[in-house]
Amino acid sequence: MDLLIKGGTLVTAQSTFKADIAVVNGKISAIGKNLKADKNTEVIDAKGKLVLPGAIDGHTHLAMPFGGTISTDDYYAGTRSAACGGTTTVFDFILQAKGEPMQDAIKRRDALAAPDAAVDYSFHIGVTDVSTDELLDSMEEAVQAGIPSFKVFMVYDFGVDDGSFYRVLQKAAGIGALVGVHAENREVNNVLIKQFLAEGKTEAWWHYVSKKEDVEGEADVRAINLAKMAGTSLYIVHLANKQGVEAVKEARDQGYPIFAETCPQYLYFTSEVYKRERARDFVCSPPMKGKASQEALWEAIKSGDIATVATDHCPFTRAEKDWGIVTKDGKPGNFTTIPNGCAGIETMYPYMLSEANKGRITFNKVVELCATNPAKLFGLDHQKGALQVGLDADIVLYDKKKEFTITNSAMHGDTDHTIWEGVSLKGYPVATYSRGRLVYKEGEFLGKRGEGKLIKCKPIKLTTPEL
Ligand code: DUC
Ligand code: ZN
Ligand code: ZN
Repeated sequence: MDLLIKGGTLVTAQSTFKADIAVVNGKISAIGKNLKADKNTEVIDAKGKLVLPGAIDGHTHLAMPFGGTISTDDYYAGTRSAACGGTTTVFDFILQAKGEPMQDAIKRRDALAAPDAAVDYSFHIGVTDVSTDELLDSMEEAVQAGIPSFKVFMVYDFGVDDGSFYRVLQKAAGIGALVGVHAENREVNNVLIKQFLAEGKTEAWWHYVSKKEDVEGEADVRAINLAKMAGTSLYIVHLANKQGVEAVKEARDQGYPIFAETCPQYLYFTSEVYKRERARDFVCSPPMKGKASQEALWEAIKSGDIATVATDHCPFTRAEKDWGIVTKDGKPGNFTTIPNGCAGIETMYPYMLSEANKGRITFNKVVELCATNPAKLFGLDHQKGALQVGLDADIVLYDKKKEFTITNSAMHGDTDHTIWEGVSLKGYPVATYSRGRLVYKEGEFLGKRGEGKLIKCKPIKLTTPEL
């Protein structure tokens, strides 16, 4: 036995109980009371600590080209930061280039990720071009290569139209793939942008108004209808509005396999942040919405209509965010010239666990949202997402008593600010193990560049709302 974590309180999606965990060759080899170490075993005293599965962040954009720049955290910085927040697997988005078969897109991005990743990773493919049958058919090769999940963008210039979206859904139905969607109404968004800029409304507040509640909600409803028509499952990423929550709930009540993800930024912040002095730092898509949407998201977490919490981690430096004032070419900027995205990879699990520690939801629910459900949804539950014999020893020790105030200087990514600056958490992770290797302990990153592995996922077949 290589490692024995003794005397902690284990938290799974279903239950909470005191037990020891033994690890051999990076896998959980036993769970039980009074497990005995042998002479080579490293024994960790976890008395008074919660023992949790490492989180799976189902939504990151590491080193992503966006808005004339590249997101600040590369695969090393992003996964280092993830480890220090208790996240042991990240699903990063590949953006398919025009004309690029899916398997080439995987190879292109894995060449960047493999030498750098400090924790395990996998991919979703952001589909931008299915203009030929060959490109559409190449989705099948991605599934065979262990990457069975795709995403379409209904917004942005690299997004797809409804016809292409529908074709991707049809194709996915037959090959064991899951389609995720970034749902916002591009046409309405573009009309509002034009009108606001013509009226001299350039501040970050107008980013929110141009993508306000119903701009997202309409697209959620349409995406669900397209999935129903294609007879397939759907995963709505970063759900942030009440109308969308209601549409997801209704479809699930009707028995459709519709799943939704939300992110901590929508659970903690509201559109009021776009009135702050540095409102531009909060520009992400979709934007944070009003209080009613936030309350609907928390209710949907409690009812089970939101399946996962992930980050949409996509940080940019303050200088890049300042392009909303003056662009990099020295021209006057506006809300459309601010690169979209915020950091969150290190604060997701700590924030969600802190909410549990404050009594808002159970710790079991956090494990379900941040580890067990993403593993089930993305075809990874044969290897990760739970404290279970035979699975990877991705384990987090959590101190319920530790008080922690988030500051960018305490984070381990490469960016120069966090929208979470000054937010106080109750409890914090104190150690993270990735396949049995200690990669984080009490504020310090102890992992290594390149030790993360590409995890191949199983084909995904979701036919009911239950996971
Ligand atoms: N939203 C963001 O805020 N950033 C990157 C991509 C996205 O959809
Ligand atoms: Zn998105
Ligand atoms: Zn995203």
